Amino acid sequence: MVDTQYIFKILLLGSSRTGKTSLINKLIYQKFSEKYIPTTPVQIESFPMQYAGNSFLFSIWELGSQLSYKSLIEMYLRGTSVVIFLIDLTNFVSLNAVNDWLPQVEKHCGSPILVFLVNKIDLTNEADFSISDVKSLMEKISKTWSNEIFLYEYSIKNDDNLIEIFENLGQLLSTSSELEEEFESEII
Ligand SMILES: Nc1nc2c(ncn2[C@@H]2O[C@H](COP(=O)(O)OP(=O)(O)O)[C@@H](O)[C@H]2O)c(=O)[nH]1
Ligand SMILES: [Mg+2]
Repeated sequence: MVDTQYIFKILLLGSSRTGKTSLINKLIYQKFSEKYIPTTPVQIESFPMQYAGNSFLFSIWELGSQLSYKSLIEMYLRGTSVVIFLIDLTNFVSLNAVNDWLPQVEKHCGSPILVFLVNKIDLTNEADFSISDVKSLMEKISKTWSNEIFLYEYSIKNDDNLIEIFENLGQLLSTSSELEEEFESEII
């Protein structure tokens, strides 16, 4: 029997220096660098994954924060199944940035799965907000959001288990797309 191959687009959003490029480098190349190199205007990487008898191909898109052509934003956001918001524990502005992005996400992606990824927990002593601030924001958003919202706390620098986020997403996305197929065939 041939495995089902699932293909999903995942968008990384967040203020600059929150760790979007670092996430890609750690997940795909098992590398971490202290050096900051701005992403312009966009970085797209493929991440293949085998999980629970299925194969997945995640297309991971990082938008540079200097994205100057607003008209391109629509193209970059379209077709997204999951938005991962990168939030830097040492920078409160990066938590607020979620509110700036949400209307655009809603407009161009509908209601994708949202992941709040609070990064740099190795720098807890320099924290600029608490996890309960993140939870309050998530609760507020969840009142009107018609899809799942998850919270993860990580140090991309020190943690080597980022894959678990993608395994959980794969599980959820494959189940929900099977349900959709069943539903569609019932309508037909
Ligand atoms: N201490 C610490 N620094 C991190 C972590 N993740 C990323 N960084 C640093 O944060 C800076 C910005 O990272 P980058 O991934 O380029 O941010 P981007 O602009 O969101 O793509 C770089 O200097 C990284 O080394 C982390 O978990 N802990
Ligand atoms: Mg970057």
